[in-house]
Amino acid sequence: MQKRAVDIDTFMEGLVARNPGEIEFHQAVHEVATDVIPYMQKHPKYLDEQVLERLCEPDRVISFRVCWHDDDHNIRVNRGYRIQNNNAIGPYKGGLRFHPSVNQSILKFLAFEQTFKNSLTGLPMGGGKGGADFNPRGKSDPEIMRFCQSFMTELYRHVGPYTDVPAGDIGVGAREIGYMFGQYKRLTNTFSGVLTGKGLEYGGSAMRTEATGYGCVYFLIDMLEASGSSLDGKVVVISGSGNVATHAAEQSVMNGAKVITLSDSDGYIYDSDGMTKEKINWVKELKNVRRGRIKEYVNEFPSAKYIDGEKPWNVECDVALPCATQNEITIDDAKMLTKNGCIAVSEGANMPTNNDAVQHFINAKVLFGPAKAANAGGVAMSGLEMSQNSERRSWASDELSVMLREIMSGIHERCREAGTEGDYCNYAKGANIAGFKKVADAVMAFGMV
Ligand code: NDP
Ligand code: 2IT
Repeated sequence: MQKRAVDIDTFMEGLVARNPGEIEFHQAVHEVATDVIPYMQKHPKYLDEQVLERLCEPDRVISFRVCWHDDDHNIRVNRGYRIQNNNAIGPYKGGLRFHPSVNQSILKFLAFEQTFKNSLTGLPMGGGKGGADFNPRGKSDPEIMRFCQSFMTELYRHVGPYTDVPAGDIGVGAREIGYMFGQYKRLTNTFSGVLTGKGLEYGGSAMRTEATGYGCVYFLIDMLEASGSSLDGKVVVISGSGNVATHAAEQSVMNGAKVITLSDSDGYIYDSDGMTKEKINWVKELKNVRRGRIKEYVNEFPSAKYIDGEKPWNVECDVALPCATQNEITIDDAKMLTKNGCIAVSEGANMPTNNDAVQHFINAKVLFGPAKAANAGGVAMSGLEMSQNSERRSWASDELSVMLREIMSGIHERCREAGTEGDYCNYAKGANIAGFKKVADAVMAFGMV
């Protein structure tokens, strides 16, 4: 049964009992509640109105069967989801993830986080997330298309440009968005901004592809500058080699940093010479066109090394950018990073650092950019894609770049305002409180709903 947010332990006891086994969801709520409960105690109107209790119960959890034919004519069955967490400040908004690990717990954590992230951008977007336990790895193009069409054949009735606007996430990029948009258009006979991350030919926004990774580095630059430092000359370790990782690498290099690692779920590459724009473009082509693995990097660039089965966190660096998936930095990884001199972490992925590791970074006064702030550039650009679709026009990429930069600085400012404690800014706390306040005030305006 639900328990009042009088203190963190009582509240979490109720949440765990009510959502059994959903460990990622428990983790994400715990991380937010640790900062928000003391804040509510200072502002008891939120406690009286049970706002946190209400935000922890999604508006709607939709789960459905997705059947599709593989190339050998076998019928395959997957499970699809859309979690509509909260639409107090705008239509539900958040990505779709296709990965075999997808389950209700992971999508509930992502939809919960998305609610605060979207609030922090300053744009009118609520929080949602969806996806399926479908594994795109090794699937042919026609298999991907049939899966996406079948997925949208159920999802279409739950989404819409003023209701819920999905986008990409792990395993969902331009190709998948194209197939899903085509199916939505066919089923509804409407051409609308129902998805973001669309191709530029059919209503997509310039800069959307780059926005998450670039935004993550802008947030990093703002943290470094606020502490009197800069990114120029810093050694950067990055995990992942997908959309977020490659664009974080690109923006780091553009700011004079030396990027020495990328990874995938099989292992990581270590390039002691540092990556160049050309090398990063080669990785983008490897992942997006040839659908290859990061270990192939060392065939093309033989001075680099491939380390099988490991994560890059034991490599000496100044900055770490986790850009692959949740819980990829454990307490041991965090200790290794600080021992090796890491001074800043900016989260490109969602919840890549587990709660103990976050506490370690904060105690060690590492500049720590939490996901809901540092990776909000992607959804912010999605918000701008929605604006362009509503206006039936598109803005130029240089205009959008300026807007992205300003949005990231605004998020950084909001976090600093709510998170500064003496000479250290606890950005995680700042992001939780600033993100919570706007949604909470809107929820209260509606009365008891
Ligand atoms: P992609 O599918 O483009 O790339 C994902 C990368 O992460 C791949 O290199 C993948 O390797 C690796 N990865 C995925 N799962 C695991 C795992 N369980 N263990 C180790 N590595 C893994 O996804 P994105 O780059 O879009 O997303 C990366 C992260 O960024 C996610 O946490 C996502 O939620 C977050 N994010 C994405 C946004 C966006 O706009 N795309 C916006 C904000 C956050 P492999 O090929 O081996 O699976
Ligand atoms: O986690 C995220 O913010 C995303 N996957 C992007 C969501 C979006 O709607 O652009």
